[in-house]
Amino acid sequence: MKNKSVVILSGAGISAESGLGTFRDSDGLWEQYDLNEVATIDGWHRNPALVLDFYDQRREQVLRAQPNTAHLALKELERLYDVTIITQNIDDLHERAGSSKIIHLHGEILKGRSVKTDRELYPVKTSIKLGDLAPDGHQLRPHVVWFGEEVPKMVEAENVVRKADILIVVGTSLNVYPAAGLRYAVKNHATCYLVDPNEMNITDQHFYHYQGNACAMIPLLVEELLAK
Ligand code: BV8
Repeated sequence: MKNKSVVILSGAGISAESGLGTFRDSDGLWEQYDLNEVATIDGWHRNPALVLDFYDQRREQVLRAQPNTAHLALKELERLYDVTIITQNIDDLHERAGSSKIIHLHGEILKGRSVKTDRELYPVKTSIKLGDLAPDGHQLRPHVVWFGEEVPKMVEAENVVRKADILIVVGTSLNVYPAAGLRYAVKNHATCYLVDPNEMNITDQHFYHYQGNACAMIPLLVEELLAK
């Protein structure tokens, strides 16, 4: 019988030490690209080739990256806890670290789908170009949730957070909704931890702040939780 349930809400920061850029840090992706051109449904309709090229570049980076000690430590947590990872990231580093239960709120860059439906997903290991069609005959697109698109797994994610005894928020600026609102779904008795190098100024909820990079702080926090 597993101990308590631990839910992790992860963002781009947990993959930063694997060499994948975050979005809003000083050297982040949104410094190099205009979010509205490459990560919104409107941007897709305006210039799909530009969007496909943006995700081709990011997919290459993901395939070159490796899970880091933070991803691997979260797998270790499964030794004593019922662990669910809810990630905003579209990389597969939690999967490659061996985590068993992962919910991708914003999709997965190594999967594609028809522009007409997200019911069928197809592995994408290289690129998607204009004219690449899904079996239904419509254009293939990255299986990624763009700004302005609904987040289909929110209800599933909320139900998981509601049952959490422990919530760990790691590597997210909590800027993007509805994902950032998940922290409010925890029960009053849940213990909440925050892992981030920045001051996060959360005043409406108590978090134990392990202030530092994920590769330093997550293994430390996991060690403490496994020693309980
Ligand atoms: C929706 C996939 C409705 C693409 C992503 C005005 C106000 C509030 C909300 C809105 C608004 N206008 C519009 C909205 C809604 C909008 C939104 O929230 N916009 C924000 C920008 C204001 N949200 C949406 O559009 C969502 N959909 O609302 O739908 C709807 C309903 C019905 C029908 C139709 C529509 C969809 C949002 C999903 C967008 N897609 N990703 C891609 O990845 O290319 S979001 C994108 O941001 C990524 O998924 C990313 O994960 C996510 C959040 O960013 P973070 O992960 O937090 O990364 P960030 O760089 O911000 O922060 C990094 C953190 O790591 C920092 O804290 C840093 O200190 C820390 N860090 C750095 N290094 C380390 C570290 N931590 C640890 N270790 C380190 N080494």
